[in-house]
Amino acid sequence: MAHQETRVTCTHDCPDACSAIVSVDASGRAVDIRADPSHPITGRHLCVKVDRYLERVYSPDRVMTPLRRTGPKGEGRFEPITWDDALDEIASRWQQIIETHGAEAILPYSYLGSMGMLDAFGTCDALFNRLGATLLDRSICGPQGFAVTFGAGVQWSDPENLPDAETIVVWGMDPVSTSIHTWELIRRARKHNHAKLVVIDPYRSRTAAYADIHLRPHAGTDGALALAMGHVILRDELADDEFIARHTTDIDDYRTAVADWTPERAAEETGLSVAEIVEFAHLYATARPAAIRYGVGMQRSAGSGSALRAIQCLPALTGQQRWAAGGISNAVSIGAFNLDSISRPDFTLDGTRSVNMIQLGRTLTDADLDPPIRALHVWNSNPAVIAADQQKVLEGLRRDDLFTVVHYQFLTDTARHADIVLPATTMLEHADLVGSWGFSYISWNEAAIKPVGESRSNAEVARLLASRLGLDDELFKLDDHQLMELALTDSAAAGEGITPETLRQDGFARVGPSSGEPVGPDFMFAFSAEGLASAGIHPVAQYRPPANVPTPDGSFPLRLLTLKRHHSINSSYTSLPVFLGAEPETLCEIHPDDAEPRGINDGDHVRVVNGLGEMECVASLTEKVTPGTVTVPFGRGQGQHRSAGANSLTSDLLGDIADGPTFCDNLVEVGPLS
Ligand SMILES: Nc1nc2c(c(=O)[nH]1)N[C@H]1C(S)=C(S)[C@@H](COP(=O)(O)OP(=O)(O)OC[C@H]3O[C@@H](n4cnc5c(=O)[nH]c(N)nc54)[C@H](O)[C@@H]3O)O[C@H]1N2
Ligand SMILES: Nc1nc2c(c(=O)[nH]1)N[C@H]1C(S)=C(S)[C@@H](COP(=O)(O)OP(=O)(O)OC[C@H]3O[C@@H](n4cnc5c(=O)[nH]c(N)nc54)[C@H](O)[C@@H]3O)O[C@H]1N2
Ligand SMILES: [Mo]
Repeated sequence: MAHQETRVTCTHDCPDACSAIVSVDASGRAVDIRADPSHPITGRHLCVKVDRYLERVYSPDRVMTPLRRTGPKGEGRFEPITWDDALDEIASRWQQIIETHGAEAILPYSYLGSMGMLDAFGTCDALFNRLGATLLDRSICGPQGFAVTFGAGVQWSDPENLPDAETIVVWGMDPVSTSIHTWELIRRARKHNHAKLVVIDPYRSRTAAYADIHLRPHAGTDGALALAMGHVILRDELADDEFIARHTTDIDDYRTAVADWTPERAAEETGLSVAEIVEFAHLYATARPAAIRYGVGMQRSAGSGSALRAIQCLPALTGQQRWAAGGISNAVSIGAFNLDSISRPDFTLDGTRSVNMIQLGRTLTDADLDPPIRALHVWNSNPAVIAADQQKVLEGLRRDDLFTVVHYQFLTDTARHADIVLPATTMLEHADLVGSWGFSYISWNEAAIKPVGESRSNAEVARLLASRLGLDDELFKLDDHQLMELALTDSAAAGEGITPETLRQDGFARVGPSSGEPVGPDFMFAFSAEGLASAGIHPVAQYRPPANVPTPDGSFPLRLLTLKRHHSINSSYTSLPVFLGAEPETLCEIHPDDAEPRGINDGDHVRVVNGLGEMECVASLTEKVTPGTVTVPFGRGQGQHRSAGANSLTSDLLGDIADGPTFCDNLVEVGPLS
């Protein structure tokens, strides 16, 4: 019998939001997943992970039923229970906690483990808003990139224009691993337009290995480079005076801001040479046009918000936006949905407190927090692995007076600390809407197969819990398709004529202005932006150094990068064959010049340590890092480690803008494991 084919959309936290075709056999089992070539971004390829997505769906490690903990927290001993028992227990524990401590003693914790709109921005939020639970500030992933655009007149260039650029600057991003369809557009520019690729990254990433020019500033010093580029461009009269006069304000403030940023000063700060800085500034200013694609990778230091602001001044200074392909290349389509209609921020009571997700460890272990967190409900995120200051997070999760519920597909390190685990569906098992944070398309994800085991979607869990808790809002009675309709009603997408029927039928749709136009006559960029000042951001570009810089008498002399992996996404996939086959060892990459004086040879077992924690790794001696910088991989759980993970070495310090993280702004020492 012929296989049935269903079009799904990948809901991983990735800019690409790929469209894929799933074949299902007569028994209802998915037997193949492949790229949907009719999607303009997805084209012919899925990434290495989703290409093997069925390994994930049918993994023997899937959580199949609700579970109740039977051993100590963290040990991972559970017994299966029914959904009814699980829901009854959760509802009665929460009710008790609300009566004794108030609803703010409940903390919902989630991120974009699924970027389905119902999954990530849906009725789970509405449920906790209605209860009056503590709010979560979800700033773990590059919030600066959006915050610096407010009030500054930034207008992005659609990434689909990248093939027309003459020079492409990939700044702190590794698209060969993290957005293969952005890489495809860059590849096309190089192949058909002989575009030059400049990669700015302290590490020789897979993308950097392809670069024509690879600039390697110390992590967190990008702002110094960007300001020095401005200095050189003005000094050498490479600015586009006509564009500046017509389309910008306050150039004199910018002139003053960059006056002291000589290439010599920036060279000292960044570790680049003066010649590298000057040549790059000239290349950038004279390209017709140059596109900058910055990533989240460069947004993990204390001063990276300020760095982004400095970078965003460069296109206006050089008139790159005269061309559709010039400027800052970026797009986000999530705003096309009416998410407030399903997440209901209006349910929130005025004055409800908020805690930052990066600081979960601090929050759970803070003896002065009033009320203390007594219940934690986790979905779509794996904080035991991904949040900063891992020792503190684990200490908090081990608290016996904390009632923890985790809704997942796998028994992750966070789930091993849960009182109750609920099994979650994957993207093949439930319908949802999908937005993108890298391209201008929205999509429909249709369920291709029935839920595996007894797993249920996030929206279903919200419905079940709301009903147990006696919340009678109509919203909690809507089924998934009705919620999807609601999120499209009175939305920007609806304003463009997109309906649930057309989206379901077509699978995806482009939203927003057409991509092929440069900025219009009304475009104005503010070199001094009061709008930014009101958000706590300096109105004129300035430099903020990293929080942690090695000093001659400091005990931790090496800068640490905690890096994402090609074969996993964050902590997901790290227990699956696709990842473990490619990365059997946890490697610490160290330059031979740093290894030699420490008596470390390639393949030695080493300890990476700082004042927060330590991690055991195998040393890999390599020039992918410069002297003074080492890497450890991010994302593995303790199940796949000899020891704790990368975040045992990262502090929960928040960055300068929008409370971003500082995962790549930490110092360590590395030594042989005795
Ligand atoms: N395969 C895979 N794909 C993914 C993910 C994954 O884990 N694996 N995660 C997804 C998620 S959640 C995100 S946010 C995106 C992120 O994807 P990207 O935006 O590409 O960011 P990263 O891969 O974290 O980092 C990119 C590069 O930034 C460099 N970097 C670190 N600090 C600095 C700095 O201070 N300055 C500069 N110039 N460079 C720096 C790192 O060395 C790294 O090579 O990828 C998504 N896609
Ligand atoms: N040191 C260091 N730390 C980092 C980073 C780094 O580069 N270095 N990157 C940071 C960044 S950019 C990000 S975005 C975060 C990412 O961190 P997370 O958002 O926590 O991402 P994952 O580790 O993939 O965890 C997602 C979890 O969601 C679950 N999940 C997936 N789909 C569903 C669903 O439909 N329903 C439910 N209920 N659960 C589901 C999966 O089982 C998985 O356990 O990590 C951050 N932490
Ligand atoms: Mo992220």
